[in-house]
Amino acid sequence: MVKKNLAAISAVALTALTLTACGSSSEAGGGNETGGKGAGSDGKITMGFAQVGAESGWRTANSTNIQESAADAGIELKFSDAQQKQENQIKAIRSYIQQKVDVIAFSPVVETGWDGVLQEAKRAGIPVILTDRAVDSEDTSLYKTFLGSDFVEEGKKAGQWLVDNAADADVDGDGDINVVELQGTTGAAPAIDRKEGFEEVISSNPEIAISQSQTGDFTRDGGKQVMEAFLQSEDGIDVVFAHNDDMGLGAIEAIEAAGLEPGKDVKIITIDAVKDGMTALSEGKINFIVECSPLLGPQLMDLAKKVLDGEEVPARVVTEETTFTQEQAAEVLPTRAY
Ligand code: GZL
Ligand code: ZN
Repeated sequence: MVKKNLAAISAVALTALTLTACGSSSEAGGGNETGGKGAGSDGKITMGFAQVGAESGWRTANSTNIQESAADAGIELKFSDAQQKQENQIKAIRSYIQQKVDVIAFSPVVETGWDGVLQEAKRAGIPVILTDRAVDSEDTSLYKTFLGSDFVEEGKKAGQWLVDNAADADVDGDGDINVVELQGTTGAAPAIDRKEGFEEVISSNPEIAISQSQTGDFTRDGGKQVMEAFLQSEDGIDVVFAHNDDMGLGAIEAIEAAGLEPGKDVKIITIDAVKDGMTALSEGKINFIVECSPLLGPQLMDLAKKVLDGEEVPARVVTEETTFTQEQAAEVLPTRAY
């Protein structure tokens, strides 16, 4: 029950919601008076987390995992949902600075424009941990560590599957493997890096080319609308490369509405491996999924404790993840955590 409520709360994009770890209520904006160094006067760590939004199954699973991990770690969590707007994330971080939280963590919706607010946190003596997505700040003293996936690697894995399965992927047999790409949020690290990795690997096979590429903003609806436009603008689309499952699921709706069979008439490669994506994969509507784990919570809480204890932490912590074929999806679905 708690899980559903938490997900529902974060999904309605309440800002600066205070979630307490052990159920004792602390008024919003309360937090500890000492702020800054180490845990608050009550010995309890308060973390301010500025989440991107609730745009995809991945994000919802990530939010739930962070909230549960804070509770398990006895960390008081202040949580906000920026509805994918950078200015809302910056506002949330500023509010955490004013509330003198012990540590700030966030997933930057885009790579640029963070130096100002990160310098404010640094001046306030509040350590910052990046999770999931990166920032392009040159000054790496602005955050303690970056915990998240290697998105270039994810793009490479997606490209490698296509290179390895090129013959099958030329569905219309015209000798060209025509790819359309559904990009993630413009300017977001996963969108930039997945594209880079994918293009690097497919460049080894001149038959493979991306004919159209547009952002679907990591949402199902975005993927559906862009795929409809792709289908209207050209025939002979062999492959869809979607930067996340949700846009791939939207593309499936558009492909079926056009009277085509997803996974057969058009091959689909996505990234994330959330439950709905893995279900479509096991049903043969998606052909290959590269996993991107949203379960960053336990490592985040551990890193926060280490940082506040003044322990050295690695500048970069890369999450472990794998890939799934249709056969593998059917096997693991029953035991997937998200
Ligand atoms: C990747 C994460 C991306 C997911 C999308 O770590 O930032 O954002 O791939 C999510 O599903 O919206
Ligand atoms: Zn073709």
